[in-house]
Amino acid sequence: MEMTSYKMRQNNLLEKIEEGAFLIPSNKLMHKSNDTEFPFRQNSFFKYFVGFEEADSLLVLCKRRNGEISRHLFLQGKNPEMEMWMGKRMGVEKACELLEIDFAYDNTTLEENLPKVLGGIENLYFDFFNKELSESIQKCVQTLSRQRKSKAHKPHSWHHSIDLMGRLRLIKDQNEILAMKKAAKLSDIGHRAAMALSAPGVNEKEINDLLTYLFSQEAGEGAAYDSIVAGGENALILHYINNNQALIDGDLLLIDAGAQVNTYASDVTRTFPVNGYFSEAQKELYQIVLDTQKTAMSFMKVGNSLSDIHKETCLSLIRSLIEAGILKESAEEALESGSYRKYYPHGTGHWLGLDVHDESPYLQKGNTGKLQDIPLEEGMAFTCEPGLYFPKNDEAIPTQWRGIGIRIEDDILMTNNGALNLTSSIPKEIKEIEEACHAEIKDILAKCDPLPLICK
Ligand SMILES: [Mn+2]
Repeated sequence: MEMTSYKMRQNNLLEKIEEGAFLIPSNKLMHKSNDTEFPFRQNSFFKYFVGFEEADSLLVLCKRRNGEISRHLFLQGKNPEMEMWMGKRMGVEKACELLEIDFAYDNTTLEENLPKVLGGIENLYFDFFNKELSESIQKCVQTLSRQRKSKAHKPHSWHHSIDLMGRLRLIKDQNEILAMKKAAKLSDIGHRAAMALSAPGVNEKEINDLLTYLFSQEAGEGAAYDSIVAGGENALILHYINNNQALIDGDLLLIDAGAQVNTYASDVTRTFPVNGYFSEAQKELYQIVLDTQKTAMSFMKVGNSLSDIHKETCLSLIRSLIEAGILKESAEEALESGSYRKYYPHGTGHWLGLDVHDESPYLQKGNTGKLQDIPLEEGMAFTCEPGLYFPKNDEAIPTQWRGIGIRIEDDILMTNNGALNLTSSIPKEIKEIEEACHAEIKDILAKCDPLPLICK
């Protein structure tokens, strides 16, 4: 039988250690207000390693000194009454077959069964910051200590597991890439529709709602993160999610929004004129950010790191800021002093995947043991998002540029053919954007493939 990618991922993880057990918990339902919960969101590591969508579960992957591997899952037991309220559960009996697990247990037996699973294991790998899991592990080790026969092993070394697990998530497989491409496609539809809908008087909320609707089409699971729909000066608030102001004639609209497919995120930002025409001043500034993004992309090569790309991005923005008379230092001085951070305070890119800021390390130990930036490799996915944010009252800024925030963000996949821009179809050149702003929303929806449900 063919091995699922989940089983392969588990094997790849266990290959990283000589001996030990990884404990990987699912998420829990989170209380929202009386008798209601937030929509359930699976833990990304749990999803990555077992692909099971239920709450209150724990995956335990064991590797013994003799190389023997066993896979254990604690999960919610069948319970007709609870299932009537909260939905079907897979249950213990079916879990082994459906999830390719060796042993499944009702999660109410954790205290009794976890010591049995971990007996004889020496090294434990888990997320130190998960308080509840840490407590369960402590309890389990105490139980084992009490039961200990004179020479039996019990866990005695703890290892924070996040970097080891996150390192595997850096290289995307074909299934992951497919999900990310589907998400990118839905983001394309959303951003084009937003450009078409935008006009003076339209509310940010209407655009936000349209994005959410379009991101939920077909395989879409809605927005991968809270969309930022920021008209005018709202673009200066980097995580603006109020999205409730009317758009103003002559302003720009910055939208940072991406669809999610099979829990994989896309992360896209476009900035465009509310009324469909860039002013000359807006054009000039927009072109600076766009040219910087192109410069950044020219450094996306196997062997370079995200921080190499960030440095070149900063230098490119700094040169433009010097040319505009905003910074009065040399480029090297500005890079050193960080004076540009007032206008470009964030990084140029982050890993992208199950989490919009994918939980993978940025540094690794080099040959000398010193930490170094992780170099780009085929299969890695990340964003490229230069921007400039000019405060309203900053007298160093030319008057016509004050109060403007611009960011342009695309999703990049490293391939054997260089950097592939997964979101390149979304209008970005000034001319393309103005055209997209003048499209009719119903024509955009009608041309969509897949066709939005409302058009069917
Ligand atoms: Mn981003």
